[in-house]
Amino acid sequence: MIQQTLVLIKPDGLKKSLTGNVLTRLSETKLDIVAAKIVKVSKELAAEHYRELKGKPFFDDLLKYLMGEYHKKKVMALVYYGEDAIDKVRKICGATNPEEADAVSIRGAYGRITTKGVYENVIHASANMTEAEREIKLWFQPDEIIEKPYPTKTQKATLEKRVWA
Ligand code: IDP
Ligand code: MG
Repeated sequence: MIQQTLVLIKPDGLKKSLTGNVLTRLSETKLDIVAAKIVKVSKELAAEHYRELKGKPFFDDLLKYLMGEYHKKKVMALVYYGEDAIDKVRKICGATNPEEADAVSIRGAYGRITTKGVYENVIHASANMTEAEREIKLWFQPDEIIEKPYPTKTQKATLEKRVWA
């Protein structure tokens, strides 16, 4: 089945200069990258992204981690597109806990558990189609994605926007 999935290279990945390595590993999937950008993550965006984990003891630290407070780095967000994209990407990522992840997976190779107990596991990837749709719509506007994965509509906007001078 043709799918799309959200990938985030988290701030520890950028801090450790792993962007190239991670993209190279993901290229094994032969999937297409249909969107990519660097994001300065707000608390609202982090909390919405991880809303299912609200109430967990590590939730506040997890938000700080995604916002780049620990690494002083941003997040690279991408959308991968193609046959079975969700499972193919998750497989290369490895298990959530980097110590339990297969050593050749991205998380197994590059992740760690901090003394605060946060799993710094370098990469996020959508877990299923429902999550992928919610997350892609959260991180990207339709015009930022080459292959429009979901229906769009046009809306009259009167907001001011920044343009090149
Ligand atoms: P996933 O990223 O493999 O989908 P989730 O359960 O959705 O795993 O958790 C989101 C993120 O929260 C993980 O990637 C990891 O950074 C962090 N996390 C999840 N469970 C724990 C935990 O038990 N301790 C510390 N951090 C965790
Ligand atoms: Mg998850």
